[in-house]
Amino acid sequence: MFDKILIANRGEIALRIVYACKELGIKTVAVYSEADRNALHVRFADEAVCIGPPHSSESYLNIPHVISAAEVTSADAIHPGYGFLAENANFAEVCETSGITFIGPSPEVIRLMGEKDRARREMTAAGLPVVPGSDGIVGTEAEVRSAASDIGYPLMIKAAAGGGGKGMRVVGKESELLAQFSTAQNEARLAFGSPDVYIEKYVTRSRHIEFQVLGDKYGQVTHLGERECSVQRRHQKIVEESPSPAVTEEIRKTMGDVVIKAMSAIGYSNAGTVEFLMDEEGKFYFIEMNTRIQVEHPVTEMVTDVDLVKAQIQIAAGERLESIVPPGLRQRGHAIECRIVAEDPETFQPSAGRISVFHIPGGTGVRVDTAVYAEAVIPPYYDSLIAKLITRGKDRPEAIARMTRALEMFVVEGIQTSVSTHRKILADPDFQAGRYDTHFMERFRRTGVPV
Ligand code: MV4
Repeated sequence: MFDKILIANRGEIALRIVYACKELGIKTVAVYSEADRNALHVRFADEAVCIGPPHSSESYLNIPHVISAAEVTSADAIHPGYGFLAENANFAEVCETSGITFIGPSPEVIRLMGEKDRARREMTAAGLPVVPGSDGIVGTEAEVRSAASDIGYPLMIKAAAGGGGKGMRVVGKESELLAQFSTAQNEARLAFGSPDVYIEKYVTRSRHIEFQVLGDKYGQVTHLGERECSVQRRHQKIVEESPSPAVTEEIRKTMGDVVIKAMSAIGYSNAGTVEFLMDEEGKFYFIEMNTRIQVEHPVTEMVTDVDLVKAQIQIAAGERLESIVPPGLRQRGHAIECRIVAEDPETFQPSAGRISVFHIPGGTGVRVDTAVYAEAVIPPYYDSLIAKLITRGKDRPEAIARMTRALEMFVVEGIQTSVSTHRKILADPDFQAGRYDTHFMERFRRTGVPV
């Protein structure tokens, strides 16, 4: 087992990794930018190294600074969390060549899944159904016309080096194709350094279902059920839940079996999430895979009782899956997560500043993952997540009831937050009935909540 882990991240996930390390008896090194000098992950880690100015490119994204911090503190492993360098194959390689264990999959698998068109091809070969789409990148107008005429409309243009919705464009009809194609290429070049795009049929009225997988270093793979993440706004997840109200035991068995087969085929190790779209007939299609721990991992933890961050560390240290996840594990109960973000609920503009009052709810089945506290200053440099509120109940109604009361008692003053938006979503009759899909937030616009 590792002696000391450097946490290459900040905010709630950095603190979450400190929790797991403390329980495993592993020393921790925090890295922080000048803007995070008073952050909780700095306070509770055993050591802390300032790695640069506030801007991520000079701190949390700066590979030489992060590696140097690991070397001067003699850390034997690095946990990247999510975002920043978590899915950067070059960073994973630099860790390995520096003799530091990267807590995550191999650089090759990170690279494979980061190239979304290659991932589609590999997953097709491994037996996963994928959304009908182009065979690889479409580079010229002739290629995109030809692929579009095979696929039909509406279709989506997606950046091959993108993911999570960034750089995606929906094309409703042929007359829009070429303009949207060049716009998507330019956006992809600017955002990801590569103009490569591919196209897929737009699966309308679908649900976003993702499977949590764990693989060890000996070829063993398992899944820990699914999470539904259809409630998104501009590709930012807002509410996630497990199990999905739309996934029957039969569908779960079918999806779970093909996920395990595909993950075994590529020799996946550590934690990962396989993302699908599921249509109204219950047919599902692979869209992309994330090779990291996800923001919404607590939803799975609450219904399986598996500590996913501990599992990542134990797997990276060479432990076998059977000693981490009890065989025949069953999901129990229902969990929902609300991402509380520092933004104006009317305009959705970020709302940085000092928090004057911060009262988090508690009680049976309520969990809050946060690194924020009263008097904390929310810096403007990073993402606006200030807390994840998760509730668990014996069934979905109880999880909803607990979330509703927890949101009533979540008090944040000094900045604007999305708590009021969450209260409206949880009170929505369609949400309460589990009758929603990826267009839920658009419909929300018509009921007076701007999206
Ligand atoms: C799609 C899709 C429909 N058809 N791809 C992928 C990343 C995620 N953030 C959004 N993704 C989607 N990919 C095809 N071919 C629908 C989504 C989607 C979505 C799209 C627009 C608005 C909200 C959404 C919520 C979940 C999934």
